[in-house]
Amino acid sequence: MKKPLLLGCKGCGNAIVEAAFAVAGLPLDYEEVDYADDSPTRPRLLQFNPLGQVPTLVLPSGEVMTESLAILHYLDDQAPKAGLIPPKGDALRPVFYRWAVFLIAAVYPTYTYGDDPKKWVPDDVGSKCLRDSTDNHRKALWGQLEAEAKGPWFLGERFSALDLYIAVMTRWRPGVLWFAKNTPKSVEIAKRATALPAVAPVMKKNFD
Ligand SMILES: N[C@@H](CCC(=O)N[C@@H](CS)C(=O)NCC(=O)O)C(=O)O
Repeated sequence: MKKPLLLGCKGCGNAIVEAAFAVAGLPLDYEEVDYADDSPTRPRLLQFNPLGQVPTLVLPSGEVMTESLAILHYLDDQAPKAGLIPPKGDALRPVFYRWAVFLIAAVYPTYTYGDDPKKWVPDDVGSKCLRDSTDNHRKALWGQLEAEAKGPWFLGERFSALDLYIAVMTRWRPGVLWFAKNTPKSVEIAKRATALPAVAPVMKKNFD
């Protein structure tokens, strides 16, 4: 049977989706692309996602899915027993929604606007300012997440896809040393998620 195809780049947000597929035990094909403006694989990515972002998922039907959280919902529908999202009626479902959307709507955009700030503010002073302000804002956002992290998983005793976001995103700026010092609970969650037998190979592929 034809598998979904994930377009991604090593160490990027597609790692969250790869980990979720692995936890769900669902097969996946993967194609490496580089979203940079001058990359030879960018046209291939734009063919499926005009926003030029990864993760981009092409379903066997040809339907394209973008946005990591949308993809996780799709996966949860396919494999509800994997426990990626607390089920309907579970008291932790609203908590999951709040922090999942916080991760993609508040934390993720700090990279969207800060990774390549010249895209948004071409002059040197302005782009440095944007990089610094998004980097600082992200630290404050992680402080909020850290305060809410219950342990041993983000939601407490229950694993969820939030732990996969935390495992991947704590590999990004401001870097492992900052996270170790400022967000110890999140780092423990990330380690626990990374050690899951399904997740470990995905993390190794993306971050070693
Ligand atoms: N909201 C999107 C964000 C995806 C995203 O920003 N991905 C980054 C890589 S980790 C990217 O493609 N950046 C290139 C760009 O934004 O142009 C999601 O949750 O999937």
